[in-house]
Amino acid sequence: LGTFEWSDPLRLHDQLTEDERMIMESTRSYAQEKLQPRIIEAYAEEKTDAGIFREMGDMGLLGVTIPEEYGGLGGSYVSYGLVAREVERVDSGYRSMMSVQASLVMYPIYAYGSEEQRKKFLPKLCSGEFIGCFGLTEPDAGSDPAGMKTRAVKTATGYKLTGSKMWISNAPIADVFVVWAKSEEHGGKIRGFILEKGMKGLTAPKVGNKLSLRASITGEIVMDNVEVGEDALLPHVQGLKGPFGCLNRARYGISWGAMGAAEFCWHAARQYGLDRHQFNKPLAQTQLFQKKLADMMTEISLGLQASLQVGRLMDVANAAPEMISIVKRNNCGKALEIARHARDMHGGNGISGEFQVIRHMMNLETVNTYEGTHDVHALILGRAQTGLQAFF
Ligand code: TGC
Ligand code: FAD
Repeated sequence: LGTFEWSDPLRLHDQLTEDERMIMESTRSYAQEKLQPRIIEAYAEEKTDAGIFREMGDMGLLGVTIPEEYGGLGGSYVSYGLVAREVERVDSGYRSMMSVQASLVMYPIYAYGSEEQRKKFLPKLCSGEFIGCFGLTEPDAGSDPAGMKTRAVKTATGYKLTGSKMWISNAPIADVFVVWAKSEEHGGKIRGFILEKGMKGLTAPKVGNKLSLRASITGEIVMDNVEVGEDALLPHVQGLKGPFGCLNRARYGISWGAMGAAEFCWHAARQYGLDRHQFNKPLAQTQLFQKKLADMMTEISLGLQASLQVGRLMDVANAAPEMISIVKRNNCGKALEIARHARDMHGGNGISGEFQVIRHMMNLETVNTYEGTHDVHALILGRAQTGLQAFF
């Protein structure tokens, strides 16, 4: 019979390659030594430390799956997921900064960009010298990006873009903006454009008063007749499958990341239950407390196995988007539930920033909403098994 390790119940560790374990462990050390000491203050004061991009870039964490010739590590999607898990164990906002840069900015430039675009942007995005953002959502088009109003009009030398994007991670500090617009030149089809900080008519005001994901800056992207050359167009994709191709990768990473946040909450609740005595015994010696811990352990170990399976399929280009919807939806929903229970299990201390579970809980509200809400992924999965779309 095998032995049981409570913190790795289904032995995820044994299923990883040597390279995957190495990147997981080095990311864990970085996240615990460098990010964890800063997060309580950063969250309380709603401060985003742009220097984190450079630190992550130096560690190779921004371009895990990008080939080495463009400055990346050329690693696996499982490695990318493990990085997301370790970073989000500290804070979902830090994982957001990283995954937007990797999946939503570098991936489209790599997959849909010209060789010149790849060479110009990827090495500096990998190193963290450039910060990127991804503009799909608009004030009136969130779950339904096909309803976007942003337009690109052909000019003699390129395109002119007009419109506004809302809820864009990294936007106020971004150097590179991957934005999606309907292009009249291409029959109204959605096309991707790379904009750069400083372009005339381009601004990115901060969205303030966020009570979730406070360590990750969010903004609008306002495009008032922004003129770009032909070289700003991503040449190799058109239609919604462009942005969705990026979302597939980011959603997959989030499925791992959410489990990292959930693990933090589970471990914290367990330790609190062992340390805190009421009615002359540890809280952890009560049946209700143990039932909650058992549920947390079960959901996290199953969620990690599911993400690992999807990651293995991504690494052989054989993962379907619906599989990604299963792990994004379930892992985010379960992580949020776990964080809420962990908050409750800490009693009054659970609402204090010092104990950190309420910060994860607040963050996971966003994580459950962005990249396709919990319910939108239910509708994707409903359509996949009935053939009936129930969006409209
Ligand atoms: P639908 O008819 O389903 O599809 C339109 C075209 O897109 C293709 N497609 C996909 N391609 C690749 N991967 C996928 N996952 C795809 N899903 C769809 C599809 O094949 C079709 O192609 P074609 O060639 O036939 O035209 O489109 P729909 O308009 O009915 O879509 C409905 C719905 C709800 C599924 C979709 O719009 C959706 O997923 N909505 C959610 C929007 C969303 O996720 N937004 C995320 C914004 S970015 C963000 O939140 C970043 S936060 C990051 C952070 O800080 O970490
Ligand atoms: P809505 O689409 O208006 O949805 C509101 C509610 O209605 C939800 O509960 C939803 O599930 C439900 N609903 C919608 N349609 C249906 C339907 N057909 N049937 C049943 N229920 C439905 N976007 C980017 O492009 N780039 C980013 O970097 C980015 N970062 C973000 C960072 C943060 C902090 C946040 C909060 C959001 C970010 N987003 C980003 C936007 C995010 O993707 C959207 O908020 C999300 O897709 C939901 O869109 P919405 O907010 O417009 O909600």
